[in-house]
Amino acid sequence: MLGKDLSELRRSESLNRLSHWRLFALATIVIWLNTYVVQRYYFDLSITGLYQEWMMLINPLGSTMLMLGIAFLIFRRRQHIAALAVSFLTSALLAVNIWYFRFYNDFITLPVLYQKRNTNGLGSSVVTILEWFDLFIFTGFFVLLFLLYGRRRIRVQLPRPQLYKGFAVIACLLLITWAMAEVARPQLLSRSFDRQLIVKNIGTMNYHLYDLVMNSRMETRRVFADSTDMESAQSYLAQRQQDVRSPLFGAAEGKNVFLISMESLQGFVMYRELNGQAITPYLNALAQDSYYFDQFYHQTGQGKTSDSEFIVDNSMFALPSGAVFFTHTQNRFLATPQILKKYGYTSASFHANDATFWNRDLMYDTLGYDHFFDKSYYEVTEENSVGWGLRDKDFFEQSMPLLQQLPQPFYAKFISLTNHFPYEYEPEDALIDPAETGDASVDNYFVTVRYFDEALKHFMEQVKDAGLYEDSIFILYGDHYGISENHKKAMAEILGREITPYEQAQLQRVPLIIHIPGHEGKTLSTVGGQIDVRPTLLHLLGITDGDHLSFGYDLFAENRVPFAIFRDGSFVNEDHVYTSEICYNRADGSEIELAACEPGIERAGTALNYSDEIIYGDLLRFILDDAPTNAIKQ
Ligand code: GP9
Ligand code: MN
Repeated sequence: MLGKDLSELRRSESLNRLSHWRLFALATIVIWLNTYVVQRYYFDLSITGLYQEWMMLINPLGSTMLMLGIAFLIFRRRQHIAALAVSFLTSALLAVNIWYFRFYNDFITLPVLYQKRNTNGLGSSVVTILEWFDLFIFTGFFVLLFLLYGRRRIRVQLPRPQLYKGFAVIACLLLITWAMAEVARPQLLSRSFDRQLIVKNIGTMNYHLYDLVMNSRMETRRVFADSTDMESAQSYLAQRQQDVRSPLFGAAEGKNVFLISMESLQGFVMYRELNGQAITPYLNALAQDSYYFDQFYHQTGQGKTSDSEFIVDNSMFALPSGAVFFTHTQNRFLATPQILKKYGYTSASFHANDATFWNRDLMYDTLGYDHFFDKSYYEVTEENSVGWGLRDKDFFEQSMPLLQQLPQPFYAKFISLTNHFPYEYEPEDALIDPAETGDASVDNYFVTVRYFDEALKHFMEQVKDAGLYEDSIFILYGDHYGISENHKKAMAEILGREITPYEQAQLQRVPLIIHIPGHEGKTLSTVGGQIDVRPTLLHLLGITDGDHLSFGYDLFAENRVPFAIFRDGSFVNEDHVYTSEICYNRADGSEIELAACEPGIERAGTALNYSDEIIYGDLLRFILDDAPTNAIKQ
């Protein structure tokens, strides 16, 4: 009798165990496949070759088992729920990444989550990134719900040794995935700045795990940094050709500086026509009457506009993840406003958005801005707003009286906003018809660019009327791309050629216009980027302070080496364009052997690394005098 009971018990135990493993296996397969299909088809990751396909397929397996293992351990008696929870959370994480990807063509990183203050203004953009078929991201969850619902609950306690064996298998799977990725792409995880490449090789879930590890490491860097770290960064900076003086050194000494950040303005619209009409008639005319750099690239990362501000003011690179404006507000920097203070300049930023957006209120203090004219200084109504807020024409108009209160000379930055994704406009502001590709973002982009152009024209007239023109110089630059990689099809139609990675890199050009009243216009085709703005501007003003901490060069200097580094480690130099792990001949866009780009890859990586080290370690605190002078310690 007793023997029978025991054998029955054993049988039922083994049944239970089997059921448990069956549930685990079932959930693993459903979540794994769901993750695979979503990451393969919802992101545009340009997967090429069998190896990449295989990695895509295999890489969600380890992370799925890991999450299920942990969840089963926590919910020992509710394993249905554990499976459903993991499935739901996995899909939710994928969905959030997909929406972020549609907007930024990038994956979420932990520091992006610090950007809670950036919530206003996103409203209209969010609606345009949701698609009805996003519901299918949750297919796995619904399948599990269907399969598990109404079934007899499986009450199983997993015997401990089994559990350890299970985890050992999972750990091996994870390690194999990561090791395969590292073998195929050496230094992928230790030195790569290209998140798409990382996700392609280890998958979305593993990527988030990696991101977690990397960011926890980053947090400790400041604590462990010491002055010797800065010494090596300084000797790197000193090795670079420092003695580059342009013939224009001091040409604008003592002048007011207008710095105009042109929202989402890409270079390809310049001198281009749509339906027989110029898209940027005023900018074209201004460019002809100015120094116009047509091979100038934005270098921003996840911090978008704020990254461009950081780069332009500090001549340092933005961070590989997150926005410096959010993650390193407490650091010491030597920014243009701080340098100019010594020369009697007053600095101000004009931007009709909330002061907290991109953490500007805090970061502007750190960078030494004397004034920040945020939204609260403007009269913003339903009537004068569109898209993200106050229309550019009203913004510039209302900025004039504020500007006129400033003592001269001033360093005044104006950040435009209307030409922001999703490119909304009022019918009366449409001075040009939209394009007709059927892709609303691309089509409307031209209309809002044209609107900005007109607003700028009015502003320049007002500056002249106020008598400020002659004593000023004007620096205008596009802050970052407006049309992301997700619109290749429509862009191909506009440009009349396929958007290869080479073309995509070329699309990162933004206009840089330096207008000095009295100087004749000239188009300069030297390759440069936003880090070059600061040294160029300061040299025009006859100032060399800050040269020793600049990662960029004066664009007018004749012995400067033309070079533009992208935040993901891609670069453009005189002869090559390196992007998406392909080396291109810059002249004709043909693919050439990778070896030709190796020196450039090395150079770009080294520069980015030193800049990152300075920010992560807050290294400038070791060499700058105490605030507010920010002088260099003697
Ligand atoms: C918001 C404006 C736009 O204040 O700078 O931000 P973006 O999304 O372009 O970074
Ligand atoms: Mn912007």
